[in-house]
Formats: sequence, structure tokens, C-alpha cells
Amino acid sequence: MGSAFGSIFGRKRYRILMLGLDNAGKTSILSRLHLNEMRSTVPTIGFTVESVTLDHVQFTVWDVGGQDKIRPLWRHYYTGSQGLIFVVDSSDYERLDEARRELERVLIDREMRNVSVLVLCNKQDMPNSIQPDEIRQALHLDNLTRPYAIVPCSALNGTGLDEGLKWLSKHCK
Ligand SMILES: Nc1nc2c(ncn2[C@@H]2O[C@H](COP(=O)(O)OP(=O)(O)OP(=O)(O)O)[C@@H](O)[C@H]2O)c(=O)[nH]1
Ligand SMILES: [Mg+2]
Repeated sequence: MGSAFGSIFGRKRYRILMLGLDNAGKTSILSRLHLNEMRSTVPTIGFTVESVTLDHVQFTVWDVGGQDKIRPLWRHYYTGSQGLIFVVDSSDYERLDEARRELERVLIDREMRNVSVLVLCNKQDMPNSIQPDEIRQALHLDNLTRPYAIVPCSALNGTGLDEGLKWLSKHCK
């Protein structure tokens, strides 16, 4: 057994929770990973779940809507999560501090205390997008005492996503 979520015939399977502010691009990322295309989206009310396989590792990715009124629902998805993907809109300077507060709120929950964190700096295709180092500082990631990675990506053209998942597959508990 490679993980608490189990493995079948040696294939590792991980349950991944994907969170982030509304409009960060979570559903677009899931569509890019699952279908290899970015479809038009509407704000997620509730959740979307898809299975994604990369290098014989199967990720069950739970994408939960990020609008402020429904963020209190995030905690209902914590149990059993083996990795967290936190998606940031790299074109949204104004809400970086809000993103930091929400990430901190997730990480202090006891259900999430051992979970490794992959921060995806999405929308890097946009002009003047914020660079990962700046996002690392704004989110106070250097204060984390758990494994984390910060990876620039774009759901629009697919860059960075495989790299992020590969990191997760090595750091999921
Ligand atoms: N340029 C660009 N636009 C993106 C990218 N990813 C998502 N978008 C756009 O950003 C908007 C929001 O994308 P969603 O995937 O719906 O965002 P979300 O995080 O799922 O939002 P909620 O469901 O409300 O939490 C859409 O208009 C997408 O087309 C990207 O990598 N580049
Ligand atoms: Mg969504």
C-alpha cells in the first residue's frame, strides 16, 4: 500500500484537494489536466471531481468553489486529503493578501496539518503576471514547516501542471 487512499496492483492513488479564491482558475486547471483543453467555465457552486493519471500515479482531484460565501464549505472536503493544491491568480495583485489569509485558515485545521502544499501560480500567460517569488513572499510560504512547492503555470497553455503533479506524487502522505 503506497498510501492511505490505497493502491491497486502497485499503482499509487492520491486524494488531492484543490482550493483557492474564486476566479483563480481551479476548474480550468482540472479541465486542462483531465481533457487536455481549457473549456469555458462558470463559477463552481459546490465541487467538481475528476481523476487524472500521470506517470502511473492516479490523482483524484476535488475542485471546490472559491467564492467568499461558500468558502466555509471547504472544511467539509478536508478529511482524507493527502495533498493540497492552492491556486493563485497571478494577475490579481489586489487579492494576494486575501489568498494568504484563506490558505492559512486551511492549513491550521487539524485535518490538514500534515498535508503537503503545492501552490500553483496560475495565469502566467498574462502580461505582467506576478512572479512566483513575489507570491511566495505574499503568502508567507517560508513560514511553513511542511513540504511545499511553488510552481508557475497556465491552464490556458498547460505549462507547469505536470511539473506540479509530479512534485505532489513525491510528497503526498
Ligand atoms: N489567461 C488565463 N485565463 C485563465 C487561466 N485559467 C483560468 N482562466 C480564466 O479565469 C476565469 C476563472 O476560471 P475558473 O477556472 O472558473 O476559476 P475557479 O478558480 O474555478 O473559480 P470558482 O469556481 O469561482 O472558485 C475564467 O474566465 C478562465 O477562462 C489561465 O491560465 N490563463
Ligand atoms: Mg471553479
